[in-house]
Amino acid sequence: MNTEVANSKDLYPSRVKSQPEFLERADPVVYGSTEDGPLTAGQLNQFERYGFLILPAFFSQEEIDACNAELVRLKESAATRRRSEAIVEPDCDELRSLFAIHHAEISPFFSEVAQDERIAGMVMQILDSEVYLHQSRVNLKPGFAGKEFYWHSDFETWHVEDGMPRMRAVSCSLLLTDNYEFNAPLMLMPGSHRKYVSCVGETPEDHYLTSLQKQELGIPDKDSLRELVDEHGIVQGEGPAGTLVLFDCNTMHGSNGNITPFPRSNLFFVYNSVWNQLDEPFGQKKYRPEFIASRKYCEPVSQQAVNYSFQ
Ligand code: 6CS
Ligand code: FE
Repeated sequence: MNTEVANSKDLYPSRVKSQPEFLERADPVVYGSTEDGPLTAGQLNQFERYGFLILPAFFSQEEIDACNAELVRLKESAATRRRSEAIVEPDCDELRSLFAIHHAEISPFFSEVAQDERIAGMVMQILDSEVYLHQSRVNLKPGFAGKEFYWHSDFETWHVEDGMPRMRAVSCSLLLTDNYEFNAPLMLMPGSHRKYVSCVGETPEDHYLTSLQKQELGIPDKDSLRELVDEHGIVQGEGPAGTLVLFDCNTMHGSNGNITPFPRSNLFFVYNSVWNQLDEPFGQKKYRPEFIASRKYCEPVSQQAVNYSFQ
């Protein structure tokens, strides 16, 4: 058991008990108000109620084309493929994810997108705080080869494996290809962010080496998932390329494998409040690498925000 490192301040224990459990969320969902940023009262209410917000046509076609050109460059770079930030699919060598794209060393281009002030403005409004990039990646979901992401709450992993203390982080998924019912879009359970599923199982050493290819721990049991779906249903994060999906760190989500010829790529940026920086991991002693969970490089986005433009 991992109980020897269980922290007394742990509001969201997971992977410590032999039975799964639902815990009530102890943190707000929306910290700010309409005065704090661009989102309307209706949009804030929707985020608060459902735990996500889908914003179609957030990026222009020209911006998306530029992102896709950068993605092709990274995919074809042998040097990039050799990096530990590059995760391949479990049973072939197709690129599944590339992490830490907000670092100029990996992608000068995506590092600017990560600082986009249109995104930062909304996220800072929701969290009523300055924010920094906790994690970033591009998920490729290649045609025929992209495997599923099983149901999970991101926060569960970030809390147990990285020591993120509270629920005060927002994820942004920017769709680089059209996402529709066939090519395995993101699925979300609206309203699931209000409960925390305390999961069962002991985290193995260096879990990230396998979990980033196929997560089998830190995922809820079938009964808890059935209960969540009965209560909340499932919504697909569909939309044309350029759509932005904002979701709360504890919203239950996942996606199927992609057996169509059409890739389903997206950029994924996680913004965490500067007041919620990582502590000692609640379920393990060892830190995960910086490229998965920022501990050292936590400069607030607002200090460097760029108005990302191609004009
Ligand atoms: O490990 C992480 O930080 C992220 N990756 C997976 C597969 N699940 C949890 C979280 O979204
Ligand atoms: Fe996730």
